[in-house]
Amino acid sequence: MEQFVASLPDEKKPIAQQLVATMKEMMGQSFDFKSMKCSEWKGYRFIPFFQAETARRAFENYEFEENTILLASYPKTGTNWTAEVIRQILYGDNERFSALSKALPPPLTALEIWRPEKLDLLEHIPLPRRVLLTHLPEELVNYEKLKKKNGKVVVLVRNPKDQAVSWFHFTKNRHFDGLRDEISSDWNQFLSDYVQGKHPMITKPGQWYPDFLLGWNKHKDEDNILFLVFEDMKRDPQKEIRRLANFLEVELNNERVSSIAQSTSFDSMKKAADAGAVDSAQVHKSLNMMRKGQVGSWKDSFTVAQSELMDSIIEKKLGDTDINFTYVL
Ligand code: PPS
Repeated sequence: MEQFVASLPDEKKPIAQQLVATMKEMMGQSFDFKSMKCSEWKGYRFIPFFQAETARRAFENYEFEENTILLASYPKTGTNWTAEVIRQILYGDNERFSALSKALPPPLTALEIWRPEKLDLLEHIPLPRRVLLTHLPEELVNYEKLKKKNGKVVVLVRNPKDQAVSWFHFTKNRHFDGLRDEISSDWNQFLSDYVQGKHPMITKPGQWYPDFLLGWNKHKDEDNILFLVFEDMKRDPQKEIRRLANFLEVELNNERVSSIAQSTSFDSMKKAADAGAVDSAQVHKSLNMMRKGQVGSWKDSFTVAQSELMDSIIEKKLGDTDINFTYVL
């Protein structure tokens, strides 16, 4: 992360240093999430650490740079995996850009994380193409502005049963202790609340992951949107890497496709995170981001009744769309 700070103009260094310091606190034990409160914008509740004011500033004031790539994902659907694939597609063949892109503090590029002032840093990152991340619903992203700058959006899809189990294990983390009334650490309670839309995950009351997909699905036939499916990436990573590179208009030879597939496999990424190989890997390790990386492990947690309940809720929400999910490979 120091390499990122060093790459910025002097007047931007102090705010970047504060961002890096927050990241380091998070990796240790000293960061006090309990003191952080939910915020709200346009009826959407933002879970602490995501900040409504930052999202609002991003919508109203941030000017996307030409050819920006936005990775739009609901939590636990493969964000960090896909971000790493995109990073390697864009910068894997350039040592300097590769090193710098690895050194970016993870929340820097998310439209809704940390303080709004961090948005002023984005244009100064000395990389040729901006890759931004967001868990925001479509309504809270200034998509028209992005399109005018030839921006592209990659939307992630993962089956909601594996997503729910992943979200459950993630929220058992101490960082969520202040939210136990809303996000239970008991699986049965957790799941019941989740599918009723009671978790404040940048959602309105009653909403959860299918609602996020519904929002972005409005644009599904547009040329600048790609829906990428977690299970397809597991089944045939090389095919999906080619599809993604093609969408991003980057040419990759077979050797690079195969090397990206190998180095972004779950085992390789977990090994890198465990070894703390790059700064962001340490963050992933401290938050246990690399848990199982499988398709179908929801079967170890869901009862038959819970699975059927989720199916029926999803049918009600998405039955009129062509969105469907792969629950086993
Ligand atoms: S977050 O916190 O919202 O940013 O989490 P996110 O990165 O979206 O999703 C975390 C899940 O993705 C799995 N993961 C992977 N799966 C396969 N291959 C690779 N390389 C990979 N990297 C991360 C991660 O293990 C989480 O899923 P679960 O089911 O919990 O293991």
